[in-house]
Amino acid sequence: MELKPLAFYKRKTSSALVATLTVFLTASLTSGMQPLSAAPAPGQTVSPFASQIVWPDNTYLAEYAGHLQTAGVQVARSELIWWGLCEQTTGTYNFKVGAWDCDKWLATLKARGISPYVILCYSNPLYGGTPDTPEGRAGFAKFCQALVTRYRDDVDIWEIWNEPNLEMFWGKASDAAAYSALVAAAAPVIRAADPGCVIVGGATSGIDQTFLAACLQLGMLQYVDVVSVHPYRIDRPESINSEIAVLRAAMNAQPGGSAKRIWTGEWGYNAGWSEIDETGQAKMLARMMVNNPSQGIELSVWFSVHSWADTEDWGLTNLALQPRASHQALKVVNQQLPLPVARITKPFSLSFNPSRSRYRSEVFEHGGVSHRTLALWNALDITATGAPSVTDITAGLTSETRLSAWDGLSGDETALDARWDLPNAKVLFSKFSMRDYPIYIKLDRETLPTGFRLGRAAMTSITADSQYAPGATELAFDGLVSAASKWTSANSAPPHWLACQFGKTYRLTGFALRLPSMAGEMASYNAQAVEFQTAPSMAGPWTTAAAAANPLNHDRIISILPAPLDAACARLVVTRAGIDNYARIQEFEIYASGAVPPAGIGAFEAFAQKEQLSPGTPDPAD
Ligand SMILES: [Ca+2]
Repeated sequence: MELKPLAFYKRKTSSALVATLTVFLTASLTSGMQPLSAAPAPGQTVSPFASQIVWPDNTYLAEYAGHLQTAGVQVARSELIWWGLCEQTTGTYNFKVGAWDCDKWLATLKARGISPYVILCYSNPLYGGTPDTPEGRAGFAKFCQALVTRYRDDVDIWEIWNEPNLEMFWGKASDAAAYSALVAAAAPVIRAADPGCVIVGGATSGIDQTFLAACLQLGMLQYVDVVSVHPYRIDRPESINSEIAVLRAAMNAQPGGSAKRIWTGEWGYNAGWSEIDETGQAKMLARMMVNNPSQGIELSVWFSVHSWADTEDWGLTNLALQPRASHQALKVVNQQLPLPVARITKPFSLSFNPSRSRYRSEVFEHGGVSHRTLALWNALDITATGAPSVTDITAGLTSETRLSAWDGLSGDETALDARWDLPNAKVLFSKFSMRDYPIYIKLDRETLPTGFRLGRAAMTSITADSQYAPGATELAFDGLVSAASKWTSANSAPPHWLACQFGKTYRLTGFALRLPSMAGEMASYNAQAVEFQTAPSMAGPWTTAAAAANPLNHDRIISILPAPLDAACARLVVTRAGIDNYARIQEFEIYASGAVPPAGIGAFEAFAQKEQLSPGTPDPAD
């Protein structure tokens, strides 16, 4: 497809603005004695979900930076000052030229915790315009040396030129040899001035395979750490995948190439296009951000925080600087995929019934197996409309995984009918709505209260307000989570309660409930609100120690008491039962610290073995 018109329209230089700029005297250079900071590492030290700020709207920079900060953005790409503005007299570099104030710019970003990703550009008439001569390249390298030396403590990402494959930005017809020669001239100077920095090259409009292949053949990867591309398109974000594979293969074929990274240094969807609206823009942003890591793209820069011209709608904000849906979607990506974050090969089975060819699933891990996120979406064409498609999804997860589903546009938690098949270590997401934007399913390892579980053997009596089947109260304490092993109340109006007395006073640390969907039943049967009470005897008085609401029918409720409580009796009160007024509790687990309970606690040992749970390390005898 033809990419150039899109890129061309996204940025218009205001000649009137340049003409009215006032030249100020050279600011003094800072000394090189300050320590160099480490380059930001996307996914490790900074969020990989970034954005661009477009010069020269310095007037609103604080607002732009504020909107980026609230969206969780930690890297902002921008020009800092154009070469032709900075050097208007040969060898004299100005870092404050009219409204262009590099110090102020960087201080504003720093105050918001945002790392700058600075583009070094554009032509300078002192050197004949486009730097495609030895003199031009030397002049550009000296400009880079002056700027990088001055700002090496504030900037750790430097990019050589922007869209050199476009005449609009290169100043002449696309010339990979001349651009490669510029990189070879500038990069060593930048590296020497700022040894810990990241150097980015390419920065092509589109994924320009011809231009980039020529640069690679000419040795660009000797000089840069990252190749960046700007894959603008009126097409779905996932359509880049085959193109990125071509680029990756070309890079890998070069010496040391497999260690070099790929960034999308610029890429957006214009809400003013006839194909999408503001909601469509937000959907494409969310899909871009979750798809890019699957292609090995380490940093994704959305274009941009604001709209560049009155007639355009690229921004996360509108012309009144009010956040759009895309701003919220970027905020949600950053909330749902927090640092440290890495896309991983799916570590469990996942199947759709029925399946469709555009269904996508990606798993991200946050610093270890205890926190993972599954992103699910339908990679439909950008013009697609209609209701989400409904499918059953089976995932090979284990029961210690606590599930919750989050909407990729609003960020709100959304219902998930997750039914476990514990014997087969599977969970069914029943009638799941696959949307044309990501739904994030958090997969968190459950955290139980400390201490050991008080099983049936630790109890001298059990009772309940009512029961559906005789003797069923016992089944809530037998260590088994199954549809056949549960206490079920009568279906009168709640509250319903289930109480137990221990053989002695224990120091209670919390409780856990295993609810019907952990046993394969409908999530709508899960209790929606409960209280945990303690008492010195079964006659009371009962005191509420904790309350928990479960409006979205989670499969378990785990509550850790803020401080341990000494009690001889405990009671679960179901204040809001499942959909049909029956309280159903597969297991009511009560945890205590202190001395290990007397022999005969075998029910819990059996449970722990079956579920591969640790009984915890008891405290020394109290
Ligand atoms: Ca049971």
